[in-house]
Amino acid sequence: MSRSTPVSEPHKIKTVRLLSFPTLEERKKHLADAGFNVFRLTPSQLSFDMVSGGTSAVSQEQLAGQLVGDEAYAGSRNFEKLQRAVHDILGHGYVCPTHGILGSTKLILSTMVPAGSVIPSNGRDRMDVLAPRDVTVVDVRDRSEPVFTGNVDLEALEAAFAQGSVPVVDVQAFADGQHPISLRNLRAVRDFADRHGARLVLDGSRIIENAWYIQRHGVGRADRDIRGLVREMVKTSHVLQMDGAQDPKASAGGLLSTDNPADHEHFMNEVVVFEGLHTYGGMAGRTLEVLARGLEEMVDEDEVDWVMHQTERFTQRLRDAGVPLERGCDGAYLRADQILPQAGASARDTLSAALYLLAGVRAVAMHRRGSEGLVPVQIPRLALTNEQLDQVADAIISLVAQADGITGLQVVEEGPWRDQMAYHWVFPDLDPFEFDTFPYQVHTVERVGVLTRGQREKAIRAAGYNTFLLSSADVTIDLLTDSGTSAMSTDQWAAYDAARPTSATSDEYPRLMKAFKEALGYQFNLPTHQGRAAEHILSQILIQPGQLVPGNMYFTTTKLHQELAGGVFVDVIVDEAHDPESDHPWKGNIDLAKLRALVDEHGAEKIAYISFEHSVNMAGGQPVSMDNMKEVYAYCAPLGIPVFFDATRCVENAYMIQFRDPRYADTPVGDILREMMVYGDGCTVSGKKDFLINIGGLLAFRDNAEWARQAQELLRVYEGQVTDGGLAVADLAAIARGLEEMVDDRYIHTRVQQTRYLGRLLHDAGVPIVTPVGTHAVFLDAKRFLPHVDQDEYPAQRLAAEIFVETGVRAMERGNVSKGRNPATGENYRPALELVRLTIPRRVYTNDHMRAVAEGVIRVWEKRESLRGLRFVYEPEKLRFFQGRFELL
Ligand code: P70
Repeated sequence: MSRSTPVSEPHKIKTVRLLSFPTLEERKKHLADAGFNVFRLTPSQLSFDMVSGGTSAVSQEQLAGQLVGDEAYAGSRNFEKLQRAVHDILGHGYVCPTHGILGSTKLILSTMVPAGSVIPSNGRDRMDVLAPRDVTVVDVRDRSEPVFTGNVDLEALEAAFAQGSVPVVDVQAFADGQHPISLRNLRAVRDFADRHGARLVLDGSRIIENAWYIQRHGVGRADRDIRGLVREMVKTSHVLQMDGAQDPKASAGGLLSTDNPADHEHFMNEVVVFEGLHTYGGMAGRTLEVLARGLEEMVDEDEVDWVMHQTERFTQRLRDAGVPLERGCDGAYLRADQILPQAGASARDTLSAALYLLAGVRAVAMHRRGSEGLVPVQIPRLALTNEQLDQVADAIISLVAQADGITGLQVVEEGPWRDQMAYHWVFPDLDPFEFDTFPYQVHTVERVGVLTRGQREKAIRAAGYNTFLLSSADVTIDLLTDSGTSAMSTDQWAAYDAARPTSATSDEYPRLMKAFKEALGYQFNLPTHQGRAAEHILSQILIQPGQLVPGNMYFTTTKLHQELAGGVFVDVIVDEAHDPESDHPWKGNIDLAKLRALVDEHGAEKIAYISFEHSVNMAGGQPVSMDNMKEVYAYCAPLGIPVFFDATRCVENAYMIQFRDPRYADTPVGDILREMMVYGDGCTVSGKKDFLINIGGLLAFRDNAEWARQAQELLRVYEGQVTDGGLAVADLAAIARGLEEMVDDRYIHTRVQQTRYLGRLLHDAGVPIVTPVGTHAVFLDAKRFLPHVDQDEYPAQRLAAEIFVETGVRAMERGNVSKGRNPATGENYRPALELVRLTIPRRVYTNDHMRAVAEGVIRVWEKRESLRGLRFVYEPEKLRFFQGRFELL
């Protein structure tokens, strides 16, 4: 079994939850309002919430399970599913659901533990809830064991049994989140319990972390899989109790399981008193379903490795910087007493308050006030990227460096539980920590396909060496396109779900019209089902047969619709755009001299309109400068030549203006975007890109009511109602929300910089790419990559196929195959740019994924000389790149 460190997440991001970034002033206010007790802060008041219970990202199957909850009072299908999962994964024959871990504990106490009993335990946290009841808890954790620090000291156990009547021995897997137990010790405790007529009750809320630890550190366990280890631990116990909000990644819920029918019968008799019925146990049906699916998924080896790798990496970064801490199975537990000795008894809460003040991060010690000075910084499972965790760690490191200037909180109100505490504080003068990372966390994930190299070779042959014809289930990292592949936010989903469908006018339509106007500034906005639909209508309205349509490089669908309307596309982009090695900053610009020459030669009336694309796709995602948009418009307007943007990637272009044009460095991207649109008469948009939606498009006119009227006529014929353009009402709602999210400065910065990051990794390794790196994709220069393959043997097509075989990464050809044949000569066009596009979907992949992609492409680069070209075996007439098939030469 391979036990290497995972290089990137074994999944992609399916949906995201947006994060908040309160300012220092806001943080001060929130903190004071919360009595300086960070427990009382709400997630919208902070950036990163470092607590692991109920905060996990879930799989799309778990999320879908929420809708499969049948919410029956008795005998629900979800319960039957839970029974099966418990049987299959945990190995116990009986399960009793509960509302949560406290419900499970309650049932154990009331069915197995008479008043006055002694309960030996390896967990301190357990005392919080056991101590107020009529039992004596004895700590039997073995303090001399260096590796399995959660092991039970059998002598101490013996002493506990001598102290009074012991009906159960309480053992936690990864006790207090810090102390793993070995299988051998667990077995010894079981034998001991059996000999003394006691039950071994295992709290398996963190059984996965414990099993992983055994796999890595247990003698002779490295070949055991997590699933087998989990089952063995469970079978060693008499009774298992579990918190559904931990390893099974549910939001709430819990369970008790056993093989003993008599114990189970007692649980069933009690559960109706305290929890609910034995078939739902105080959980909603949907929670049962999510819990059941979570149990099945939690033993996934790759996922466990990733989660544990994140924890180790995070902890190591802090350790390397000398931060006093102890190991946690889900993060780093900070030694507040050592970091803030001057704060005395309030060291823990002072550390929490200071970390929030410094960076908007919450790390909080919960439950009862105790003597140990630890503040857990727990990592929500699957929810954060390594980059985000690195920055959270850096915030902590920065705090520790400034610890001297922090005075302790002064108690104003107190109680035995931490949530009861309130304080007063003199704000320390801290140098605040600024995050520069993705402004969202993972909400749900989708497992990615992992094939062997041999399976991928078979798959690409079956797909005729065309990456469009691969099944996405076979793709590990899908960089085919950024079109319709974005991860929607939970806010978009909320709007989507709330939309009331109709085939007449919806509530969403006027809202969408308002959102379009605010985002782009245009008066007439027509929704279309996607970009090419808008291109079709615009071309039909504005082009008279024989007219010219100058543009900054063609796009396939745009040019096709211009030609179908009788127009002739003329490329007037700057020459640098055709040179993959030129480092011109605005390679998307229109060459005004070329445009002028064209107009001078043919006359303004021969020009249908200017087709002006932002962040020019076929040139490599190259931006247009604000000055160029101005100049072109200033030239065209007096001549009566309309200027139409293809604003598909307008936000990325706006960001590049903010990034590269010093005059706009402090202007919000949303404002830059509106200024850009002023220099045009309208636009077409494929909303599937920058608008952060999976389907949708736009045709807009600045103020020309006659064009808008004609377009609406065609819209009714070709698309749908003028109020939906053929889209579902729910999609209109998602677009409206996407229009707000797309101009978030933090978001668009991380989006474009992620693309540039991939480009840098490749460039630094000597791989030939189009420079400067564009906004949505990194383009490999296949002519320089495979100089020995003639362009009519389709080097870019071949390279894309090889990258898939080598890495499981899917890319797209953008060269000779895409450009097609000259109908007059039947010859391939052999365009100057022969490229492979690695396109980055929005909010879907992390920078670790980018590193994995770069490593794979570099491997192909190293063996480039062995690659031969391709020939067509099936060649469609129109847009042949979509369905064409090839064979190896
Ligand atoms: C891509 C996608 C679509 C697109 C575009 C620009 C600048 C219009 C459209 C069409 C999808 C695609 C389309 C054709 C060939 C390959 C890939 N580009 N303008 O991956 O919009 O797809 O919504 O009809 O980039 O680049 P739509």
